[in-house]
Amino acid sequence: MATLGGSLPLLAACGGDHSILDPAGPAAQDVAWLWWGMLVAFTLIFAVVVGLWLAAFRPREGRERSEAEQRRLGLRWILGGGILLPGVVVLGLLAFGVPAGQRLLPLPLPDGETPRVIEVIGHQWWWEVRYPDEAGEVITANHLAMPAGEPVDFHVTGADVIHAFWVPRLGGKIDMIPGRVNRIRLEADEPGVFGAQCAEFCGSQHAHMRLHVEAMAPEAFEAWLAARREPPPEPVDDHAPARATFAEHCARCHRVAGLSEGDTGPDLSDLGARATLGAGVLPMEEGAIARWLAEHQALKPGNRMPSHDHLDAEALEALGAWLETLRP
Ligand code: HEC
Ligand SMILES: [Cu+2]
Repeated sequence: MATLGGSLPLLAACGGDHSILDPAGPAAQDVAWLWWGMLVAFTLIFAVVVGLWLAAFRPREGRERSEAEQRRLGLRWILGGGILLPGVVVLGLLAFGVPAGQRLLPLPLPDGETPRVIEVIGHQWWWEVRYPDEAGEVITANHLAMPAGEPVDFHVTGADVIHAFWVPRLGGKIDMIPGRVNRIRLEADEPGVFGAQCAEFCGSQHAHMRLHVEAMAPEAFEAWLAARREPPPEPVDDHAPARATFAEHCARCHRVAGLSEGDTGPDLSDLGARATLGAGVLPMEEGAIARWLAEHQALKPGNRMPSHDHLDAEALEALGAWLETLRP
């Protein structure tokens, strides 16, 4: 009971968008049940073991046990406490854990349908998200949209080192290994916004590798995709100088639909519509992009985008103002 009592105040801090105790999908619900079941069962077992241990210290009254009796008693404890009890516990965990784990596997659905596939690629230190589709692939970064109320298969890999994909409120995590595609099936019950975080230490900015996950009603999701498949609007003359700076200094690393094809940094085609910058380092708001361009090496030291101190403040602000207009 001491552990249970001791952990309750800690659990009070377990809300929020990274909490496995606040499940938002069927797989996460299983994980939460498993967690609570283990907490209760193991607290009870712990209390019983401590009770027996204390009882063993009590001076024994009455007759002494013969050696044969002692051996029999000892054997009974070993078989019961050392084999039977752990056996029952492990079988119980398997009985629950195997079906729960099965749910995360990309197995055929009962109705023969195949869930939508979303590809997520971990980079140092940002997320690339791709939506393969017959109607045309959509690419974005650090922002994952998904339909709610239906399973989605995530195909994940790493571009450089091992990362891990984890949306705690939707379910288990999975490694993103360069040269290998791992698959996990997750589902969000309702539309909502969920935090996600790289869950495998991947270098100095590992902690600054957050992913904004947004589950939408299926129609809203289709509209979200369709908007990003549209050809980009005609460029506005006001931003011509910024586009020229971009072509010279940024295009080799960044893609902007209709303008550049760089692929070593995040795709910026829908940048103005994203929730954050730099994988969660700054909230997206007016002026945030210019701030990122000027200070990103201070905000996220060592990140793989070179600083552009050779560009003057005016040029960076113009770039920021133009990039803010990039929305589907
Ligand atoms: C050598 C490649 C490279 C060049 C050149 C480069 N970037 Fe980047 N950029 C990156 C990488 C890599 C990141 C991801 C950094 C991170 O979050 O860890 C990034 C991130 C960004 C972001 C944040 C994107 C997001 O999804 O939050 C913006 C905006 C951006 N760059 C704009 C620019 C602009 C404008 C220029 C030109 C002045 C530029 N970059 C030049 C590689 C580059
Ligand atoms: Cu990572």
